[in-house]
Amino acid sequence: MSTITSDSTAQIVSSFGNLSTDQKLALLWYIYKEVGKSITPAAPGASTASPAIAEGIFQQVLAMSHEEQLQVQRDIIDRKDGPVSQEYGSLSDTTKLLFWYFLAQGMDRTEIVPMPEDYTLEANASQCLTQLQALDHSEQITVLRDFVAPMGSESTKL
Ligand code: 45D
Repeated sequence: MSTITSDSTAQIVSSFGNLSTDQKLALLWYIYKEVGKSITPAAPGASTASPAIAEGIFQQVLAMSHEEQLQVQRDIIDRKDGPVSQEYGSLSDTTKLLFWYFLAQGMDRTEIVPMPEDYTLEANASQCLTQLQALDHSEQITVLRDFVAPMGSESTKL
């Protein structure tokens, strides 16, 4: 990877970190919508993700009211403590990304609280999106993984 590239990915990750909680959620949603078309679930065994574990945590969120679903997602992003946030914190980075992917698919099926129709990205969040779109596919995955890696609570080891 060239220096220029790793500089720009680090910069995107750091601007993402400076966004508000809700702007992070909104930006992830737009990324799923824009970049998500090219997401191809890895061939079985070809990735380090644990689909069954990601699915199990997704099911817990699914069983909640829309209000609770939103709260639990905000808590994960804010690294607040809670059962779901703790389980999330114990996942590998790739499984964390897969969990967000399941949530986004759940939103597509209207099983997970949808984005308000009039909700828009602030300038710094949409700049993040534009910069991410300029990267190639594998860099995009790396950046996404870096977005979701620090999220969740690690206060108690499971
Ligand atoms: O009322 O299989 C707001 C690999 C405002 C490998 C809101 C992979 C207020 C293995 C907060 C906006 C890792 C490569 C409401 C796969 C308000 C493998 C709500 C790839 C209601 C698949 C906002 C995975 C909400 C990849 C609820 C690339 C927003 C995964 C929720 C990428 C947003 C996943 C969500 C992405 C966004 C997921 C859930 C980009 C999820 C995005």
